[in-house]
Amino acid sequence: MRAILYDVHGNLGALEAVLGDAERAGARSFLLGGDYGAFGPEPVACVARLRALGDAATWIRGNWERWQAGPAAAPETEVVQGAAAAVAAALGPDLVAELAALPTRVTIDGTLYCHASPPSDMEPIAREEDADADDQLLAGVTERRVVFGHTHVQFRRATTRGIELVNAGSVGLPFDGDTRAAYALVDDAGALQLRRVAYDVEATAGALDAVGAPWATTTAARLRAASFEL
Ligand SMILES: [Mn+2]
Repeated sequence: MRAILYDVHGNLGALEAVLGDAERAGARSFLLGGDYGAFGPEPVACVARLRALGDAATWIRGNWERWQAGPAAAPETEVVQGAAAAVAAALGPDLVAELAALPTRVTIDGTLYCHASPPSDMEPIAREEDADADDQLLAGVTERRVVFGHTHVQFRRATTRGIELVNAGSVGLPFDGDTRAAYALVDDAGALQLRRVAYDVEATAGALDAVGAPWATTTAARLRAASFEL
């Protein structure tokens, strides 16, 4: 059993809840889909907890591992730039560089894992079928299943080309109206299930409020609403 964790975003309470649920379900390996630290109150502890998984974990990077190493590429908003500066300072230059060097995609057991879509850590695969966009984003893909995250909205669907598309959702910052942590499990036969796990959302949101910076209070509000739009 493999657990698939995307978009942890520095939320240790959510991460511990998901790892507990996954280990009780029999997970022995872990696919880590990027966006590990930014926006959360505990980026260092989250990365350390994931590193403690050792050889059981396979890592790819998200847009945030790229942005925290090169914030000039990130949007010039107060929230994004504030979060980028905070997470880079917390992780330190060596860890920032190490995470930026992670691969952007990996194939395991016939499933392609990427952050937003196969060609991009930013351009998302839509929740609703869009044949033209799907064809463009899935060009050249030979795997029968593609797993991704990035939008923090958990879903699964099939395209007309017969490739199953799975958004594992966000462990630490869901935006689909459900505040519970989201992740996925896939068993050794390839059967995949989307899961949600309750945890103390208010503890994480309160820790963000205590940081006080605009990026942190905005993130706290998004966490409580389980929505990007406030
Ligand atoms: Mn993310």
